[in-house]
Amino acid sequence: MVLHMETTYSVKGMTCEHCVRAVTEEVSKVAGVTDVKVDLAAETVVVESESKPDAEAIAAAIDEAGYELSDSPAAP
Ligand SMILES: [Cu+2]
Repeated sequence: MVLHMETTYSVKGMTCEHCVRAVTEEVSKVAGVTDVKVDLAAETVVVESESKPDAEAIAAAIDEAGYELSDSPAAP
């Protein structure tokens, strides 16, 4: 059985479809990631992966795309 999990990250600064594509492209390159879904309105990136994603690798990918991972997803 393949382990499947979804992890939601809050990302600041995404404003349009171009941002969505940039983030999706970079995060998709992270090892173990099988799918990336960006919700612009909610400013979240949902990462589907085979195992728990490397938080540093995800943060680096988002940084590489030019956006900022929010450390406080619960904040208003
Ligand atoms: Cu944009």
